[in-house]
Amino acid sequence: ATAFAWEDPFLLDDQLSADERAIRDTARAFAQDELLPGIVDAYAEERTDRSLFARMGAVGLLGVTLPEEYGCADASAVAYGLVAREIERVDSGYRSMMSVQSSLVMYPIFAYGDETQRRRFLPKLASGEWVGCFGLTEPDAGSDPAGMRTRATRVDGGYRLTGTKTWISNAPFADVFVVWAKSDAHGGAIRGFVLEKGMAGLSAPTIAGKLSLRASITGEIVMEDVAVPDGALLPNVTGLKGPFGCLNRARYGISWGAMGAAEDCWHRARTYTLERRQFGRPLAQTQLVQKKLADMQTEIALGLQAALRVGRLFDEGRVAPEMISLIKRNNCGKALDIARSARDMHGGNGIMGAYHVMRHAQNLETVNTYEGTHDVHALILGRAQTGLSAF
Ligand code: TGC
Ligand code: FAD
Repeated sequence: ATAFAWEDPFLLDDQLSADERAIRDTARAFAQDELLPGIVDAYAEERTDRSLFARMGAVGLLGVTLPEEYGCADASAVAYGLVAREIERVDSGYRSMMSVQSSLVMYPIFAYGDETQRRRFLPKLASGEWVGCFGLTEPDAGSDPAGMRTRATRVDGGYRLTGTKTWISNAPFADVFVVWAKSDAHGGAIRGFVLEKGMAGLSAPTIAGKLSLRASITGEIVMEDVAVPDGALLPNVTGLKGPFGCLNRARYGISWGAMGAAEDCWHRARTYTLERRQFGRPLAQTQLVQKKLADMQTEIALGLQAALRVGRLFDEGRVAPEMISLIKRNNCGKALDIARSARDMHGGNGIMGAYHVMRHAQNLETVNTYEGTHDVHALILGRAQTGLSAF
């Protein structure tokens, strides 16, 4: 009989290619050696280190699925998921920085841009020299992005953009802004534009004081009659399917990432309860604690296996958005439950930064909300099985 590997119950490792394992190992070493040592202080001080982009770029962790000719790794969707899992094992905010750059900025420039845009932006985004952000959400349009107010008006030689985006990861120090707007010149259809730092009328104030995702900077994008040339329009997509094509990729990566955070919480809860003794025995020798550990192990094993399956379908070109909603919703919800339970199992120590679990729980509140809330993904799945839209 095969021996049971408690930390990898379904032998996920066996299901990866050699290339995927190599990228996973690079991401794990980077996350543990370069991200973990500073995270407790960075989180406490609400500080985002911009140089992390260049450091991620240097080891090839940005835009991993895109072609080599733009400085990327041409790796599988599964490899991208494994990178997200390793980075989020340290902090969801760091994974956010990577996801936005890879799936929400580099991907749309690659998929919807022309060759001039690809050559101008992708290599510098891949190396992390430039930082990108993605502006879809607005103060009055969150779950319902079709309600956006940002407008692009046709002017001589280009467009003029007016509007405000909010809750935008990376925005305050971004060089490149992928922004979605209703374009008068295209019958009011939603179009994507690539804006650059320094354009007149463009600013990106920080949203300070978050109690979640504190190591990832968030801001607004304020556009006051920003004049952009024709070459700023992403020519190859029209309508909400533009931003959603990017979100499909980011949401898929988050389903792996959330499991990374959950694994960290599970492993820490196991170690802590093995070492901590009360009533003359390790806490891990109590039935309630063992049940909690078994529940964590079960949900993580199922969640990772599901993410792997969807990743394989992605690579085969057979993924449906509803599959992504299912794993984004379930893996984020389960990760949040696991982090809260791990916090509880650490007793008083669980509220301390040095024990990491409460930070994961706080972060996962955001992860459960952004990229489509837990309930919005339920409505997507509900619509797909009833044919009735309940939005
Ligand atoms: P609906 O009628 O469903 O669709 C409108 C058009 O869009 C197409 N579409 C998709 N295409 C590709 N992939 C998908 N997943 C798609 N979903 C929809 C659809 O085919 C249609 O195309 P067409 O050509 O027929 O017009 O649109 P709706 O207005 O009813 O949408 C409702 C709903 C709830 C599904 C949608 O609006 C939604 O998902 N809301 C959640 C918003 C959201 O996820 N925002 C994320 C902002 S970015 C972010 O959070 C980044 S955080 C990242 C980080 O820091 O890590
Ligand atoms: P709302 O849409 O107002 O939702 C509030 C509540 O109502 C939720 O519980 C929701 O599930 C529920 N609800 C909404 N509609 C319905 C309905 N029809 N039926 C039942 N319940 C409903 N956006 C970007 O564009 N780019 C980014 O980089 C980005 N980064 C982010 C970083 C952080 C830290 C955070 C917190 C958010 C970020 N977002 C970003 C925005 C994020 O995608 C939105 O917060 C999210 O889509 C939810 O929108 P909302 O906050 O306006 O909430």
